[in-house]
Amino acid sequence: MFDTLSERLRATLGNLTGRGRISEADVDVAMREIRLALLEADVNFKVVKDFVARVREKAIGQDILQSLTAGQAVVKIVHDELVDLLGAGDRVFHLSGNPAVIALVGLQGSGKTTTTAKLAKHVIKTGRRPLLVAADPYRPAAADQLETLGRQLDIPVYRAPVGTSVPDIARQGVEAARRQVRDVVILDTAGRLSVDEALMAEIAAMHQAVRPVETLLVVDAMTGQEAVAVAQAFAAAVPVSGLVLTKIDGDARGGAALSITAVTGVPVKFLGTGERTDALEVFHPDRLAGRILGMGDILTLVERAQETFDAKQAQKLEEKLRKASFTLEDMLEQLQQVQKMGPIGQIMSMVPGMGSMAGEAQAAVDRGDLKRTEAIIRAMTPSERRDPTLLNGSRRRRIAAGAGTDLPEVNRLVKQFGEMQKLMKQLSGGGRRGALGGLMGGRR
Ligand SMILES: Nc1nc2c(ncn2[C@@H]2O[C@H](COP(=O)(O)OP(=O)(O)OP(=O)(O)O)[C@@H](O)[C@H]2O)c(=O)[nH]1
Ligand SMILES: [Mg+2]
Repeated sequence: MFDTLSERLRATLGNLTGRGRISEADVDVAMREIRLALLEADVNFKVVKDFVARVREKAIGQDILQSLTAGQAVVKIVHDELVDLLGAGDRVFHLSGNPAVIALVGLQGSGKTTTTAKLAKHVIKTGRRPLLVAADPYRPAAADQLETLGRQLDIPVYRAPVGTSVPDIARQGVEAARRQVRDVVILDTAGRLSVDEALMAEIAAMHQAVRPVETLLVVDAMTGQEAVAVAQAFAAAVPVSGLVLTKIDGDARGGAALSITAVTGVPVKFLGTGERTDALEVFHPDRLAGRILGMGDILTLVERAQETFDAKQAQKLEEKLRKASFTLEDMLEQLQQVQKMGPIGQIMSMVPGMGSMAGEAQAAVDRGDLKRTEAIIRAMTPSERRDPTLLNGSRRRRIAAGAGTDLPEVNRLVKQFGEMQKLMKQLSGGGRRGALGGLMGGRR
């Protein structure tokens, strides 16, 4: 998501920063570009209009055009305005109450049930004990889906007899939580194909019955413009306290995400970044703005890397790099680590200056390059992995067959690895250890 918008904004802002002193006319050209880019990303037109006006006013109003770093200053204004746009309202995820009741509402298929499970995992990390409640009296399959997720995560699920009204299910869920000493109740409500009065009346009654501390509207980021209208309708029926934007891993243009908060004042609290139950991110407007503008999102990257990488292992790796004793075996391990961290393109787009390479790297993954490299290394014997000079023609042919690929592919990998080793030797031999250590995130 945001790829196209991001590319266009980067190009426009790149033009500004590449120039030093800029004129008011330059700002106007840039603003026109930004306006088009936002509109094409499906951002609400009123939001776009206000946004561009604010940026322009600040850019030409503060004597910054006279300075030599005017370009950068304008980029910073765009960034800050984007943060403001995305970050309005109270973004704290409230969990007060015993049990704290959280209700998830939204259209059919927006991701409520999946998000219920993700949020449960999230609150467990904060030391709480959630109970999931299937508040969909119409489809037994919906409760089954939630039960399956609950079983996977080892979290209890409450379901009421078919035909129980939604407010009653919610009340019974809260009672069940008290009996089972669970201190958070997450209500997974039924979705509808479109906003209808019956649904709104039902969730309003549920809200009356159990007074959730958080009523989160789950919105599919792929919905586009009408997501704004949907959010407005829900917010009119119940006090929506936050948004969960799901499927931002998809190819939506991102306009809805950029518009809903600005139009409704409801803050985004979480992002759904995939189908798995760990694919939930706490929303940080500054990070998203940075990601969109290609300024990198080091914080998110560091957090994710910390979760995935084992510190000891990282240190061992750094040691090996320093001594230039990095083998194909280590490379295999690294490939697996990187794949565990999630989509490589997504990771690289968070690193400053690597944004434009992210697409290429992701394409390599999509083509199966990483998997192929992994298969080739796996087809080698341990001694071959440690000492690639053993790899004569017949061994290479055996490996190619074992990995289901061809000889040139194997040759390429061995050659690349050789070049990498040479480079490591140079780096470790010279006075640049610090740089290399820093690159690998190791402490010295
Ligand atoms: N890629 C991706 N898929 C998601 C995400 N969240 C949910 N999904 C998928 O979207 C589909 C619908 O998700 P559900 O959680 O069943 O949606 P729901 O709102 O509970 O649907 P109803 O109960 O039918 O209204 C499922 O296939 C999920 O795997 C996300 O963040 N990313
Ligand atoms: Mg559901």
